[in-house]
Amino acid sequence: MSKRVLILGGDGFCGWPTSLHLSAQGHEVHIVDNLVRRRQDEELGVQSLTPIRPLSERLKAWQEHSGREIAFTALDIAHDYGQLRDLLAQWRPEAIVHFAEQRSAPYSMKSPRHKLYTVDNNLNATHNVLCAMVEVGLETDCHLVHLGTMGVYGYKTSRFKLPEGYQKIRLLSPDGNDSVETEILYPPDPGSIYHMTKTQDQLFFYYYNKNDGLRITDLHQGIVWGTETPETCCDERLINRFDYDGDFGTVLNRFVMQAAVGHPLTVHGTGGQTRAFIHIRDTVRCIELAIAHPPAPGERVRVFNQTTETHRIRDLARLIHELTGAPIDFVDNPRKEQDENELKVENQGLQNLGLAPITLSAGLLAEVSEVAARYRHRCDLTKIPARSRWRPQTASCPPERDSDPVGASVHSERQHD
Ligand code: NAD
Ligand code: USQ
Repeated sequence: MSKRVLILGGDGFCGWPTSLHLSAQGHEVHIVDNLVRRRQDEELGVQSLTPIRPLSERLKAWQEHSGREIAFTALDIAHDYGQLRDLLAQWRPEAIVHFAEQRSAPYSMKSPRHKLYTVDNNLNATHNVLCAMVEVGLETDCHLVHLGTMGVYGYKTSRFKLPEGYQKIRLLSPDGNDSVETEILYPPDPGSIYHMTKTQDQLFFYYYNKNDGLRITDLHQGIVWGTETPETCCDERLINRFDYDGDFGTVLNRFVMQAAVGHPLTVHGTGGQTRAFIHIRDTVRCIELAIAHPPAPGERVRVFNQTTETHRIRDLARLIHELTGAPIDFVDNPRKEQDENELKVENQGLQNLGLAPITLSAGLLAEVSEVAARYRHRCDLTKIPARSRWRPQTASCPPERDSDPVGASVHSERQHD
């Protein structure tokens, strides 16, 4: 059934292919974005490996290609509350997909000001959406689908599978003679300031669902890999972004592009970290499924683990090495994280709704590699190393950069208008 879908952060890596996919499925799509991600590239002196076009050109190309229109409103959802509320009141979306947060863990750890920016942007963005939904009376007519992260659970080895959001526990009375069974949100264990904002988002959802009856799905997504979807590859003007730099590039896409440009594969530490992954084509499909199956009015926040497989980082490096011959470089880990962990994840929820998972294959890796090779001339090799460090910077290892994050400067300029 066709719905009015508002996509917050629809110009980004996940948001753009999702907007096109939902539009192709017949939904009426409206993108909201303040384009801060493009300005962050300028701040970092880097550009997407793929030549992404200005959003206006992307939207025109989509209209020419599909005959379908996607509307766009430029606004900062973390700071332009009134405009956001008025847009919701006028357009009355039936679903809101919320991608609009600062999503890089290394960027969130670059400097104190990057920490402040990430907390300010992400928490205000999420809270503004929830508050505005209540103010304009969208408690039951609208469904909020949020992109969360597997990182909210942390990466400690456990004997058990990570559940989908909630953990059954038994509370013991102080004397130990009585007990009661209940379910709580799985204890959060964030590994960066960015991941911490996602654990706080969960509490906002819990509260607004309990108090106001908002209908919410929180998708705990793993690391997204791949770059193109059927809709983004039908015209070069629709191409998706491909982040490869040390802040925004994620591990599997980085390894594939490093092999394509002749750079050693940058494994952090021992590479014993095990993480959850999902292909971008499954990301867009999961969001389609979540929109088609909203929680019932009165149901608690629904949580799905949006991930299809887990891999150890050094195994991924070995696989790319075997496929391409690229050498592996075990570099000092700039992050504070466990060297080795096991990871088992419950992920049946979305499969029960119809997801047929795409898993890692040489064919799909070759597709990413082909995109990376086509645009290798756009790569700046100096931007590949990850320089943002988790531990306090010292005189012998000073902060890499201590200027304002670009989103924060825009915000403070606006405050002085
Ligand atoms: P992205 O940075 O490419 O896209 C985010 C978009 O939101 C950008 O276009 C940005 O301009 C916009 N935005 C940010 N703050 C905004 C604000 N205050 N107002 C309006 N627009 C704003 O990120 P992505 O990779 O597409 O990730 C989208 C979401 O998915 C994020 O919330 C992220 O935490 C989550 N996620 C991503 C991955 C991944 O591997 N990329 C994995 C798990 C979860
Ligand atoms: N890593 C390397 N080499 C690299 C880059 C990363 O070994 O060149 C390691 C990191 O140290 C880490 C792991 O690979 O152990 C994953 O790092 P990443 O940058 O690929 O992913 P992460 O920082 O966890 O963040 C990404 C997205 C974020 C999302 C998260 C999902 O940027 O938005 O929330 O994946 S999850 O990992 O499940 O929390």
